[in-house]
Amino acid sequence: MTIRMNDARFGASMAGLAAICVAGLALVSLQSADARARHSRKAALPAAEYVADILGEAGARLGTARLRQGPVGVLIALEFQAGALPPGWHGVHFHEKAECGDAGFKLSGAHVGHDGKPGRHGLLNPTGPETGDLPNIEAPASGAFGAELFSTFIGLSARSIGGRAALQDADGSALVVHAARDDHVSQPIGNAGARIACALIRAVPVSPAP
Ligand SMILES: [Cu+2]
Repeated sequence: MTIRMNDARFGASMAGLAAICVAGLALVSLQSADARARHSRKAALPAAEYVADILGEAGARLGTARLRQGPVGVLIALEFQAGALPPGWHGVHFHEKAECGDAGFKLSGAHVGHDGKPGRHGLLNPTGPETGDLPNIEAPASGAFGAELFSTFIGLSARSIGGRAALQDADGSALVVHAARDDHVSQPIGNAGARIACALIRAVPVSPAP
């Protein structure tokens, strides 16, 4: 796992870097046993990459989201400009529609994997998680910053392969950053608060089954 940062601000942001790193490692650890157990019976997804602007209020560009499909999951590299997010922890989720055009980003819908069934949000929820759930990120007090997250629950594809939720299905999806930290247990969104940033993940045509 790597985290890229603006070197000039590296020292000031070390605390945030360490915390983001721990959060990312926690997810990898959480999912690794499960991924190993299912790897043999899950179809591998073809390599794919998707890059999108992360947008704030009124469409202001805050940074870049780069998603890369690996054999068992998607690596999500986020880079934010200085001042893009308020300092502190922020929940991050995949929401069910490629819609970032409205104030508050409500049109992006519920989390990927909500599927109209309440009570399943949260990486630490005994009856969860939803497939759109991700670890938190932490914005430093100043300077540009980045984080890498990883999820085996989703796929960068137009249709579900190996049981993974398809981020690029007919209505696409959106990566949404929230105002507050996701506690990974509370319903329906882990007390993560308002939606403050959004990146479109557009639909792609369905390819033939392998
Ligand atoms: Cu969310």
